[in-house]
Amino acid sequence: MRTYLAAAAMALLATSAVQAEEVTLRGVTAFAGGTTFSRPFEAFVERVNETGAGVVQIDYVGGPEAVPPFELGNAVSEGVVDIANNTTAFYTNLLPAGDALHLATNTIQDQRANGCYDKIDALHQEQMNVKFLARTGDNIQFHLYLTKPIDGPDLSGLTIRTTPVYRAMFEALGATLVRTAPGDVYTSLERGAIDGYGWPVQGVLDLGWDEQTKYRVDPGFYQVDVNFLVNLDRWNELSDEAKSVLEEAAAWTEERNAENIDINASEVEKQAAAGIETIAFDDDKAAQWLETAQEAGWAGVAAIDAALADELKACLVD
Ligand code: 173
Repeated sequence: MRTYLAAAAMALLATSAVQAEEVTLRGVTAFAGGTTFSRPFEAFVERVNETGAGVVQIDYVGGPEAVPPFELGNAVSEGVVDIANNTTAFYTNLLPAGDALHLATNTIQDQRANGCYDKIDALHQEQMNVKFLARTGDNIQFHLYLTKPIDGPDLSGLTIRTTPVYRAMFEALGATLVRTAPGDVYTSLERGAIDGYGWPVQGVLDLGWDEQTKYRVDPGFYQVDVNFLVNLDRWNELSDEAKSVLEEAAAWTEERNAENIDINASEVEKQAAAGIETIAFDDDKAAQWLETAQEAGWAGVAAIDAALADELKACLVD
């Protein structure tokens, strides 16, 4: 008996010794390293590596050169990657109703307060085996960028690069759609294979696409979601202390979403300086543009799961 207890005590000690060891998570981003939609993740990694010394560290492996963007959802779901910076539009294969996230009109802070975050986290855990740790991209809208002018919300005759973010809306407005990863946009424009593309207000210059872009259509619509996802098995194995380090850095990151309002304004100025003209719809056309965005977007989510669409709309839209 005594031997057994001693052995059990030793085993417990060994377990706590293992738990006290510093854990390193492998991190990958869906966007090119150093560009707009990777920067919040890079700042988060830096913060975790400071505040988590001796507890948890992130080894930032890289971006699309390490894992193709549309494969990153699978990689974090299976644990090939421990933590991913990814947008729902790149993992609709695993979480089809994730399309609802970019239809949000409130902030992640609102969603944490009203219970929406818990629903979104549960969906991610159940359907793709990941913990939904943080959301970046609040306050950033999407736009249509073109190489040819248009005078209203009619996209018939135009071939537009899309992701699931814009698909329902642009399809409803008559466009011919081609889905590509961001890495293929520049060459598609250069070759004349597309007449335009959907992209947020930030990041066009970062990627050098201004060289191939003549117009941005206003108003913008929807709201960017770029999320930090942690493989759920990996998350569940972490010590409470490691989880706290990650959650504190996540909250810090989410607070910085407020900075996007000023960054948007400076990006619009930089686009103009780079020769991108604004096509600003008048009130009636703008209303039609935005109504189509909302209606087509929510109809797309309702077609996947009508009850879930209603539940998410109630906590994502003010
Ligand atoms: O256009 C895209 O590739 C896209 O869907 C997206 C989503 C979030 C941020 C940037 C781009």
